[in-house]
Amino acid sequence: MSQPRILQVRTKILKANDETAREMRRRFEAAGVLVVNMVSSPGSGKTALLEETLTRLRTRGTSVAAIVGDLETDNDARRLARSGAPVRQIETHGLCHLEAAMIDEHLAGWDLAGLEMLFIENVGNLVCPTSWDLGESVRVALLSVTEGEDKPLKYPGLFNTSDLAVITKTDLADAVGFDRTTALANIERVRPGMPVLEVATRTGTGIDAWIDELLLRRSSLLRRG
Ligand SMILES: Nc1nc2c(ncn2[C@@H]2O[C@H](COP(=O)(O)OP(=O)(O)OP(=O)(O)O)[C@@H](O)[C@H]2O)c(=O)[nH]1
Ligand SMILES: [Mg+2]
Repeated sequence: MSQPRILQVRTKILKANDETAREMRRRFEAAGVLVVNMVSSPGSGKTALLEETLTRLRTRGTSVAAIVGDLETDNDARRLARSGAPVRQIETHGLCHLEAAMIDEHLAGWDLAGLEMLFIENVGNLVCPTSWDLGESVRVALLSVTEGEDKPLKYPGLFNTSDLAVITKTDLADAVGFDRTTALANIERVRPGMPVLEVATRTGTGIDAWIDELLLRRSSLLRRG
């Protein structure tokens, strides 16, 4: 049976996005740029973690940049720019995800060969971004302790398309009665074997391990290339 018209259009749009993303991934890999796509619900701590990440990586001499998507405002770009890294904001004006072509357009003028890592902060949403490949090397699903341990089960699409999970705001775990064992089991059930890091940007807990993971992944990318 043939697909309804609306599904045909969606399939065609996603296919075009996949082609753009594939071409971008080739360019990123050829230039040795590790691209990290950070996805989570609104307010789970993406920008806070990213500002700290950009600051720390720059301090150790790693060349980094970021592109951040939101429906409205350039608040996040302004926060991230405090790190000193080049940052560009995409305002989607209603669209609940970023697309490969938007990233491509916002790369204009940046010398990929001079870049070691590019971070993409996706629009805060647990559903829409999952179908849109951005040419990333690593998709990171963030889950804050305040959201509830069942989110990986309710939103499997994000977790089972990700390469790494990061539990954020662990400084608040006791205050909100976060059940760590259940959260880890739920992630494992949806994406068996996916590594999970735990961080509290507010206190610095777990940030060293996160930075080490990024550096390791960049080294593997270079070895593969
Ligand atoms: N206690 C605590 N609060 C945090 C932590 N990380 C972020 N926050 C707070 O959580 C709120 C949301 O953080 P953001 O970094 O803006 O979250 P976001 O995921 O970028 O949000 P959107 O871009 O709107 O999707 C802010 O008030 C942060 O200060 C943390 O580790 N601990
Ligand atoms: Mg943000």
